[in-house]
Amino acid sequence: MRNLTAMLTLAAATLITTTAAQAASTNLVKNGDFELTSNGTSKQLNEGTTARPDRTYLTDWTSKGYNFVLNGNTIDKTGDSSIALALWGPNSYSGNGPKNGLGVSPTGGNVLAADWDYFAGPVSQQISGLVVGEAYTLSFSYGAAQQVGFRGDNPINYWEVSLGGDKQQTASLANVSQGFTGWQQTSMTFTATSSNELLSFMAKGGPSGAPPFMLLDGVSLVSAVPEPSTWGMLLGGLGILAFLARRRKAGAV
Ligand SMILES: [Ca+2]
Repeated sequence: MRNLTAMLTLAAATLITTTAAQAASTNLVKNGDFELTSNGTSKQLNEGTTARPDRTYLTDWTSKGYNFVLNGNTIDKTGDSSIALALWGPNSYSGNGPKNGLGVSPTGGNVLAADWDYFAGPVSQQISGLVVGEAYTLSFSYGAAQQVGFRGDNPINYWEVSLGGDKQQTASLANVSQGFTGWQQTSMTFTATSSNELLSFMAKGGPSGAPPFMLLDGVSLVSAVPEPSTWGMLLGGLGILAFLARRRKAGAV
C-alpha cells in the first residue's frame, strides 16, 4: 500500500512538472536563433525583394536598415571588406583587440547586429497562430557593442520591441568606447489582439556619432498560459494528489 502511494505521488509530480515544461515549449518565432541564413554571415542583410550577391539573407525575417547577422565565433574578426562588418572584441586586429569579453551568446552561433545610428531600420517577422486576448512571453538575449575601427562612448542602447500595436522596450545598456556590455537576458509580456501579428525589433539609442551595434539572439515567443490539453494533464496530476490526501485522512480516522 505504501509503495502504491509513493508511485502515485511520483506519477502526480511527473504529470505536473512535464505539463508545465510542455506549456512553455512551443516557440512561435521561426529562426529565433538566427542560424538559418544564405549567402553567408557578416554581410549586410538584404532588403526588399531585389537579390543582391553582396548581402546575407536571414531566413524567416525581413530586414530594413543597416543590420547584419554575425557568427559569434568570428564576430570580432571578419570585417575585412567594405561590405562586411566586425565588432570590437578580444581578437580584433590579430588578437590585439580590447579584452572586452565579446563572444558567443548564451544560445550560441549567429547573432543579429543592428546599428541604431546609421540607416537604422527594423528586423521583423509575421507571427501566426496567436489566440486573441491571450498573453505571450517574449524572451531573448541582448547586448551592445561597437564597430571595429570606430571609437566613442554609447551611453544609451536598447531594443524597441513591438508585437502588433503593442510597443515595449528593454532596459538601456551603457557601453564605453570599444566596449561590450555583456549578454543580458530579458523577457516581456504581450497580449495578442489578432491571430497574426508582426513581431519587430528596432535598435535605439543615443547620442549619435559613435557607431553602435545592438545585438540580439535566442528569441522565443511562447504562450504565458498552459494550453487546454496540458491543463487536462495538470488537473490529472492534482487529482491524484487530492485522492492521496483524502485517503490519508480516512486512514488517520
Ligand atoms: Ca544564435
